[in-house]
Amino acid sequence: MTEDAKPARLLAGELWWKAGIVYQVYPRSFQDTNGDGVGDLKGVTARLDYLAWLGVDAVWLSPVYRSPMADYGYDVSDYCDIDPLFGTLADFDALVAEAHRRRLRVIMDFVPNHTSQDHPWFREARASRDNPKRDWYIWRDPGPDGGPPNNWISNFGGPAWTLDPATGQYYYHAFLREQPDLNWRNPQVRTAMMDVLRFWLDRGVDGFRVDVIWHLMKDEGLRDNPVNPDYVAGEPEINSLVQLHSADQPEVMQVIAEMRAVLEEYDARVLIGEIYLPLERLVAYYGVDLSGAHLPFNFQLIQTPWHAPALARLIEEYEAALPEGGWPNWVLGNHDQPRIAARVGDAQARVAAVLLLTLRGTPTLYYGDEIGLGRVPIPPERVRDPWEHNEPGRGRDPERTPMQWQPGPQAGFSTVEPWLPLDPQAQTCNVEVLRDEPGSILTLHRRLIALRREHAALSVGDYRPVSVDGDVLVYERRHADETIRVALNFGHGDCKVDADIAVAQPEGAREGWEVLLSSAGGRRGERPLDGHFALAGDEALVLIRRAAAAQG
Ligand code: TEU
Ligand code: CA
Repeated sequence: MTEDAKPARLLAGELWWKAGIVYQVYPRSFQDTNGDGVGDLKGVTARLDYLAWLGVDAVWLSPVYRSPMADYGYDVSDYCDIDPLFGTLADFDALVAEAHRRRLRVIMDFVPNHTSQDHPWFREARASRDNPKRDWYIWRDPGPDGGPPNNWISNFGGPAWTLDPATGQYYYHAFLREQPDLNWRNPQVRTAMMDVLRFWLDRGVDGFRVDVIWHLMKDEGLRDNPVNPDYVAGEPEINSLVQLHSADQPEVMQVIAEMRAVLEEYDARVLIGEIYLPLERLVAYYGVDLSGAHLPFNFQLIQTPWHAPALARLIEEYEAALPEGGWPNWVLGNHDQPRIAARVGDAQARVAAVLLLTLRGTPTLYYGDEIGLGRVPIPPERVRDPWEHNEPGRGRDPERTPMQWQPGPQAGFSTVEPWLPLDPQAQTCNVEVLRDEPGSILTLHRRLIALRREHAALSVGDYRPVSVDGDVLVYERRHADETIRVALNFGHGDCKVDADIAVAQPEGAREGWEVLLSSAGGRRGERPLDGHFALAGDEALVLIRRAAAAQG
């Protein structure tokens, strides 16, 4: 793959994260290099040529800090070290250096809401009520009945409070009991965590994706959350209460502005926030005068029904909700969500790729989606995610399985049985097989990425809705005198797209649309027939407006 590797652009200033594409790596599942069945940092480094070949601009690594792995790394016991499972700090430095050599940026996951219960801070905090670190976490006396101090529920089901019998108080944990929440109202916590950011920024990381950033501040009085009248049985238990007081408090904006200020001490670093909130609250995380997250992660594509009208409305509402100067972003999948191919099917996954990579805003691509990984079946004895044990059916293992690189044993991921099973179709669904197939979903991704790089209209251009007609959504992207039109068929039936040019044309000038890319492969250079383009079921077209003279 090396001979083919094209270095990604190294864009000046903030343009790298605006025009660029982020690729999420779940390090446990990318590449194992030491035969323990778990991916590691050397493995990520070994696969950087692939990422450069694919054409992405930045790699976001899910947590690689020291951790007892109760929540697979989202329970950190040392923010300034690498877990031995993943390697060493030297391996990390090598990864950053090798990435930068290929003009790839490295974004770290930052997990500030909670630590592991094994973090020395928590060990100290729980040692006694008057320990200086006690207030670094959220401790309360039992309620009047001896039970938890309030009605808050853990995101993984069950109570969000655990009693520490030795000191007779409960501590709060929004996730597992092994993940006690830090008290961000304590200035010492803030200082310590800001220093963690500097530790990694000094090592050259290009930014952070901040875990559950909207959770950092909780209601000062820890009031009960109201019951959710719309709760439907079968949903995760957390949804039975409205998270009115346990998250999304106004004071969190100050914390985020502080993080942002730390990044501003450095050059062109990016702050991404993980936020699961409705649109109108999500956009608040850009902060007053854009002092917040550069990119509050937009998960709306994951949460919106896969139909043209719903998606059209979503795009319109999101564009309208953005604050002046706020840069949009789009996410189709991550390590917490069913894979896009599992959700919409293999055929629509290709349309989804066109959507993700032609919308206005920074796209985040989840590893494996580019080869069309779907829902990998996990036999009961191989379940790893603790959420599956608490609330069966909610587990996130099916979207965390190993990357598939080549035919043969363990699909090139490892030399031993991996920590999670491989897709049964790994022999055909892998990078080596798909990269040379002109019609493969991998080829489609690579072409789309190249197209986005080639055409400023796609990477930084304006967005304009054109039409929603039945299953077909059409929009336009424009930059300078370049106009690109995208037509996506979210249905399975054949149809036609109108190829009229609805723009004023100078006298005598003739212009027309021409196909740049079809999600089905081929068709490049095709012109409309009788004023229309045929659009097959599950097909998406990217068209460019060309002057008649240039049409040959
Ligand atoms: O996820 C936060 C989170 O809220 C998710 O659990 C979300 O609620 C769920 O996927 C349903 O939409 C982050 C991490 O991404 C996740 O892996 C961690 O388990 C969690 O925080 C705790 O750190
Ligand atoms: Ca390993």
